[in-house]
Amino acid sequence: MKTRDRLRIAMQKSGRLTEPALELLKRCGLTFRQSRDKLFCFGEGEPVDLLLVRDDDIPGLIAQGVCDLGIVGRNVLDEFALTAGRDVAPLAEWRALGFGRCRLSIAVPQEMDYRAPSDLAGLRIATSYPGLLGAWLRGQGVGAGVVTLAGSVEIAPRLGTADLICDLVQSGGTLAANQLRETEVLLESEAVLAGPQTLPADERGDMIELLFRRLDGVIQVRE
Ligand code: PRT
Ligand code: ZN
Repeated sequence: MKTRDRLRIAMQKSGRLTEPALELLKRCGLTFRQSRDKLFCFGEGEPVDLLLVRDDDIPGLIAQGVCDLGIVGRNVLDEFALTAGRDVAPLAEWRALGFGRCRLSIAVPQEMDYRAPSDLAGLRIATSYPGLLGAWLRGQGVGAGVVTLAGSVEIAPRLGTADLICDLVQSGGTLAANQLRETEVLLESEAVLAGPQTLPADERGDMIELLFRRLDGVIQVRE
């Protein structure tokens, strides 16, 4: 495979992480010229370019070597680790970035009598995170049905397609609006800088080291 001499970072094209990710990279001294199709942003100063994609595609793009690094929610990165095949290169969380904070939680109908994870035995749980939910259920020794949905998970109990849900929560407003109550937190998430476990040993590796140093400075100042 032809090696690239410019660093390529994948990030969300349009969503919650887009603006804060661009802002963080700007504070690291990176500026970009947006291309017309908006898939690719060319770096103006340093040899660092951006690929703007759906967040769900970011771990796969790194694993395939299409991108060197990616800015993505820990929830998406960890789900990928649990659901990608064994032949896929494992990824590392290199830095936690301090924005996009949320948690992956179990939420039950407000009227449901919930005391412990064992109360979930035999119930159907709707989620977009079957890997993370499945691992948690196994860890708890609970046998429950997992109903995988791409979106609108919070309405599944009202539709009758599931008894409860496992979804991302931030303010809790969506749960309250759907008469759901948060009971267990499976994962505390935030945006992270993800990459391969072994970083390239060429100019791109040097650029990654430089980016890490600048990131650490920016993150330290903010804390
Ligand atoms: O198009 P693309 O696939 O790229 O975007 P997306 O719709 O999958 O992602 P997006 O932009 O919604 O979220 C990107 C990332 O932001 C997620 O993967 C999380 O890491 C992070 N994040 C932080 C959140 C939230 N907070 C959040 N509140 N992602 C989703 N939500 C949703 C949640 O699913 C639920 O529907 O917001 C609702 C809950 O919010 P509250 O405030 O009502 O509790
Ligand atoms: Zn997505």
